[in-house]
Amino acid sequence: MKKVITYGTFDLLHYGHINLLRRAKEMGDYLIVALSTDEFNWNEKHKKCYFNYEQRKQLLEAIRYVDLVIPEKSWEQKISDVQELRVDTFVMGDDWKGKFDFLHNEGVQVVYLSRTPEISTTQIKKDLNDIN
Ligand code: C2G
Repeated sequence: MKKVITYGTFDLLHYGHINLLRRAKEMGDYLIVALSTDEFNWNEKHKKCYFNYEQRKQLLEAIRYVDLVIPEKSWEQKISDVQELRVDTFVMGDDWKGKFDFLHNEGVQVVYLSRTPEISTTQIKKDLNDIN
């Protein structure tokens, strides 16, 4: 069984996220999503999520491509994650291109997929704000 992992916040879930998750699943048989916790988002990414961790986890678990959701609590956990979960492939959107190439040293295939243009959680929040 080929295992794939990806990481992210996935707030205000949208079709850009779904495009990423669908293509990530196509690269294997089992897709793990390491979902940024509220603390990690705030402390490390200065992101204030609309949906909290449990709500974002519930949404991800409802997606047919997703087999397991685990918490992302630190930048450093990727190496132990891929080792402990015996991951074959690591996938991220290409806004992260090159940032996680060190995982090659763990025998993991590292793939950066093209982002879906024109959509982002930030853009959604801005557009909604402009409406009101
Ligand atoms: N994404 C995409 N197209 C978009 C928006 C997002 O392909 N229009 C991808 C991102 O490239 C990422 C994933 O969807 O691979 C999740 O995006 P975010 O929730 O914004 O994740 P991010 O904040 O980049 O967190 O340790 C890694 C970080 O946790 C990644």
